[in-house]
Amino acid sequence: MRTALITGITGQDGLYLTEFLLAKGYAVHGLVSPRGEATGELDGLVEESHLHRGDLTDLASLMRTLRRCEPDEVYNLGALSSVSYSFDNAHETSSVTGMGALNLLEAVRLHTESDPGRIRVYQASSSEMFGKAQAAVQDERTLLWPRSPYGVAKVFAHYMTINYRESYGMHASTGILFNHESPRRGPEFVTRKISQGVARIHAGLQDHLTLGNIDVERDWGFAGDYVEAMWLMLQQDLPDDYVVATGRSHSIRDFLDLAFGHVGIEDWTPYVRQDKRFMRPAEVDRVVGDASKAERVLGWRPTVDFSQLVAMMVEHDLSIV
Ligand code: NDP
Ligand code: GDR
Repeated sequence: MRTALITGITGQDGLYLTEFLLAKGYAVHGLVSPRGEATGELDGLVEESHLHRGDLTDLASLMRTLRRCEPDEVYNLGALSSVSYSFDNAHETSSVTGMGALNLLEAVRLHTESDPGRIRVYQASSSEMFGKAQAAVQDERTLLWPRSPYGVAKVFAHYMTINYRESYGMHASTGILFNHESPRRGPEFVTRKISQGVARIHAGLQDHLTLGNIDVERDWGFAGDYVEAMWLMLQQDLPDDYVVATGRSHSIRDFLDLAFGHVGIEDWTPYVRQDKRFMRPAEVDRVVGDASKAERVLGWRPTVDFSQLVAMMVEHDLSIV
């Protein structure tokens, strides 16, 4: 039986990856941050003794966790992952999202010194690294131009992962994942904010939704599809970097069209307000990924398209409102 350690196990991707790896027969361990709680759907899924208190900013806690679970694979999903939060908390975000990844790489290096490559590492890189995109469609070779403290921290973690691979022979891969969403997405992200808002408006619990810039475009996929790509990367003989995306971008206006359309509202303009509070000091206007390498090498393809994703999220929020 193989053993996996997931940092960020309490997050959206952590839960999907846990389910995916358990179905493959893995023993799944998770790092739970001091303020984190393994409640909700994670409760009962993972043995309590497999949940380890620790913090990406605390190297000793990472070393201790590696000793306790002796993983074959480590998935570094832990991060302060909100772009908007990072503008007001640049130092904290750099410490967790950037330095935290370095701490984990260092912990794995020290733990496997006599046999580098014994533990395979996945680093959660992000399309936010492309920022002011330098190509119409972004792939693994596109120049990085991050536009937020979060994006800068992810660039640091990304290159540090590549550097540890090249310097120490570690089996460390990065997945440059474009936005992926689900009914488990945190409500601070725009897609879930909209799906929850639409459900509440439909139920008569609120009369409008306040957003920031709704002209931006993102390449949105389904989180359940994307965790499979993470796993596939660690099954390859050689570590590498892969873009994971659907190859299609849509604006927030498109998302609003489908989400409100799902509850029979054709004209959503009376229900949506805009406020500077939700606008960012620097914005990522449009990203769209070319995942042809992931398809060619890993055999990975998304199974859920944009309209199915929106419907899935709105349906879920209608069912719990
Ligand atoms: P979430 O924000 O849902 O989850 C982040 C996880 O990180 C939570 O479990 C959180 O735990 C944990 N965490 C936060 N701070 C620390 C810390 N100091 N030490 C240990 N763990 C910590 O993110 P997602 O699941 O959506 O994303 C997973 C990863 O993929 C993240 O690194 C994100 O930046 C990256 N990514 C996500 C994309 C997306 O579209 N979802 C796209 C590209 C990359 P707690 O809150 O309990 O502290
Ligand atoms: P993003 O996701 O920044 O792409 O980061 P988010 O959903 O926060 O924003 C997407 C776009 O929507 C615009 N927007 C709003 N955003 C939020 N959160 N709230 C609003 O009210 C709102 N109105 C408009 C934003 O300006 C932005 O352009 C996500 C995170 O999961 C990262 O961790 C991950 O790395 C990237 O996706 C890829």
